[in-house]
Amino acid sequence: MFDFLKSKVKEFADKVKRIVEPKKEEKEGKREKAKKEVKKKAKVKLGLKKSIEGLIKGKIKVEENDIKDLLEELELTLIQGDVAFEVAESIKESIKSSLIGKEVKKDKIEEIIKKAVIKAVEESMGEPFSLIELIKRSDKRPFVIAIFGTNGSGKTTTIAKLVKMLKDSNLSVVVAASDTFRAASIEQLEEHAKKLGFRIIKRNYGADPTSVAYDAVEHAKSKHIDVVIIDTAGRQELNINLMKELEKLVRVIKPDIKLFVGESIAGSALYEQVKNYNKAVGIDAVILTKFDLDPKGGTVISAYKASGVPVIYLGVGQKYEDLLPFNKEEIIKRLVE
Ligand SMILES: Nc1nc2c(ncn2[C@@H]2O[C@H](COP(=O)(O)OP(=O)(O)OP(=O)(O)O)[C@@H](O)[C@H]2O)c(=O)[nH]1
Ligand SMILES: [Mg+2]
Repeated sequence: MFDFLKSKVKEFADKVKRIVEPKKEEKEGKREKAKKEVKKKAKVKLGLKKSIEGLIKGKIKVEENDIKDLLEELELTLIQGDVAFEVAESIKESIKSSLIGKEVKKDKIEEIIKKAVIKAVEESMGEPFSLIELIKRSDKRPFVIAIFGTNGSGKTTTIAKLVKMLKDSNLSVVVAASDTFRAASIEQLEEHAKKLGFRIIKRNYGADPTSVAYDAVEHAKSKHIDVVIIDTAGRQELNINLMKELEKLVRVIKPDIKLFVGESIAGSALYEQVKNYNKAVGIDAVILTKFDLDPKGGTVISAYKASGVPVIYLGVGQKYEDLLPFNKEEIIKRLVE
């Protein structure tokens, strides 16, 4: 995770250091000159020597032209690392404003660049929220969660992980098997239900997903169950007929929260998916799965800025406990460690 981004930022810092090196030597020449000047004047102004030396000692002034090409190159590499264009731009601007025109010590360059990257990344990630807190604060019962996403993105697995999280927080859950489309989807859910001990509400394959969700909500009402999670079939957001099915589900069931489950490895395709789903059914938050399989990491830092929807959890493996709250500090730590 983040190996790609980390190595590219480091490479950039090294290149900047190399580029400004000759300037430092040039400055050293100037420094010698300045020293002589100072010596000459020392008799008159003793204090001046120190201040001039302090001012020029080992410091260089970075000009825009020095690093213009390198910044362009960095931007392209970031985009290759799945960083969204908007985020790559902010990183570039942040580096520019912390380096250009400033007197910096050469050995501080890498640190300055890292800080600038962090600042831009922090601003790009938005404010995550805790689903558990949200449910606990809400007096809506059952609290209905709808899960949407493209084929195989990890929806059903993430639902099982969410059930575990909810149960660990003393919230009771029932799951609607509203993926009545994909072969074996109901059995897959039943497997998880057996292992984790939760109830699923199902109908036959081919049944209307909305009616299954409706049954689950009615069941939860009668049994005083806190939360209903609706599993849906994966679909491409450009498939109009299938999207209409989701629009119906949202219109009839009125979920309290709509979550998009997408793959961390999808890069720029993910931003488009979230935007399109958001337009069609409204998305409140994103869960990014398969972060453990993502060597680049650009999607995780860009998803909010590029799609406008906050990321609240990260899937980091196939086990039930492999769902982590989206923690900005933790992500930054991994990005710079
Ligand atoms: N490594 C890893 N694998 C994951 C993660 N989340 C899900 N998977 C795997 O991704 C595959 C697809 O997961 P599903 O939960 O079936 O995905 P889905 O979105 O429900 O798929 P459809 O219902 O067919 O659209 C499974 O093999 C999961 O074990 C994750 O965070 N990390
Ligand atoms: Mg599924």
